Amino acid sequence: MKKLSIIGMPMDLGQMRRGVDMGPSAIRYAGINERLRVLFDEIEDLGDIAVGRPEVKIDPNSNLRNLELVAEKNSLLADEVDRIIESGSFPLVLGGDHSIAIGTLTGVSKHYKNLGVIWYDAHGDLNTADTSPSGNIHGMPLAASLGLGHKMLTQLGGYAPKVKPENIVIIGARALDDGEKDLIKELGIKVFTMHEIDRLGMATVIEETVNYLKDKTDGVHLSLDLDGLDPTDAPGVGTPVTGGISYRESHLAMEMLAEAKIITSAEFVEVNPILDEKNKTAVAGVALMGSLFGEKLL
Ligand code: EXY
Ligand code: MN
Ligand code: MN
Ligand code: MN
Repeated sequence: MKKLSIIGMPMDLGQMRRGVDMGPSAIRYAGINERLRVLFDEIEDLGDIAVGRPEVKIDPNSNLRNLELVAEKNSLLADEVDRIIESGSFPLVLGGDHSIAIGTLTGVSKHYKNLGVIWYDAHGDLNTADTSPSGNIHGMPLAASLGLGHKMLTQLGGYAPKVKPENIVIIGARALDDGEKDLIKELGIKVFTMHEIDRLGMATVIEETVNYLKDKTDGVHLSLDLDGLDPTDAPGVGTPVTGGISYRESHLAMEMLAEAKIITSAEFVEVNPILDEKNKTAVAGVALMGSLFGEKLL
């Protein structure tokens, strides 16, 4: 029995631009429930984690913006995701800025021996306080999930790491900081930048991603940052980067992941309706979810 559980995480504390906390509402407004209802035997929308509207704070001992609140709210998300998986349902998390992946992966990873992660993003999100140019924790979730960075983030859920470097594939990178490039080389993380996507084509990139992960992982989490798409297709994001993945390439990627049947959890993040054009980014996200969960063109 295929069951899907939707959970919203209205988080904007991991970055500075207001509006991304309304991402879950924008995605619901774009018709996620109606769209996915026909693709599952049962779907439930569990509403949103109570993040609240606390004021911005800089941790006095490091430059991590809203460290305690980001950690605290992510542990609520982790518990909810854990419960969803425990109940045998597929967790679909709606962001919210990408710092929520710290919570999602904390709730997911404990259920797998070797969790794979596909990080679909213009960015690496591999910074720590030492390498971050901004102190925004939405640029750190993949590092934190590798066990790198402040312990309030790496030790969420009382364990670390959530994922191993050899079980990660980054797709769409085109705005990596120097510290992230060093880390990628040091850890040998597999990355398909826009250069590889242009040279190989998305079909080959996904084929290679599936072959790279399928035999050594017992589950694969898709962390899809809408800023991985080109800003012309997904303008409503907080850190847009030109020269991104097209809407059609993204549909192909999702359709091929659906065929491969390797995705066991997913989150769609960084939708910011304040920066969007007529909810275009949330609508694109919902359409991609349709492809990820088995919608066919014919
Ligand atoms: N690498 C930059 C930083 O760490 O501040 C930008 C991060 C953007 C993060 C968005 C969620 O992908
Ligand atoms: Mn459990
Ligand atoms: Mn991201
Ligand atoms: Mn990004």
